[in-house]
Order: sequence, then C-alpha cells, then structure tokens
Amino acid sequence: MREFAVSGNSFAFSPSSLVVNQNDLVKITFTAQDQPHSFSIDEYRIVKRAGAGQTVTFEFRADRSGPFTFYCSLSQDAKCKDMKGTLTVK
Ligand SMILES: [Cu+2]
Repeated sequence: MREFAVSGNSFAFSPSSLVVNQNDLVKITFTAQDQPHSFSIDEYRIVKRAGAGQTVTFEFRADRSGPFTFYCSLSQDAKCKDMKGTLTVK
C-alpha cells in the first residue's frame, strides 16, 4: 500500500507529483483546504470531490502504467482548470 496525503489549495495540488509502481494499491487522502476541489484521473475513472475544509480518502489499484494527469474537475471557479498534477505509474 502506497499512501499519500494530497491537498488542494490556492488552485494547486500539493504534492503535485506522485510516483508509484505498477500494481501498487494506492491510498490517497485528499483535502480541499480553501474551497471545494476534486481529485480526478480520467484513465482510472476517479472523480473524488471534497468540500471546503473536507477530506476524502480512497484507494485504487495502479494497474495501468504511464504518466497520468490528475486535475480538479470542478467548474464553479474557472481557475480550477489550472489545478494539475502527475501520477507516474512505473
Ligand atoms: Cu478546484
């Protein structure tokens, strides 16, 4: 199990780079600090939304290799589309 705590704040993810090995079970604790944000990865069909000040925890099996972009899919604030990070599955 690979565990990461990721925060979304001021339209940025921290950390913005996650690296795991293929087939790792990945557990992410995602906190939206300032306003609602989501942690989304299209290729893994992940869309996890957290309200302001809230945390969501989820797990997935990193069974596909490659770099993947994670991003905030919420549209209430246009700057959310600038929130991006990279999940590397090697
Ligand atoms: Cu957002």
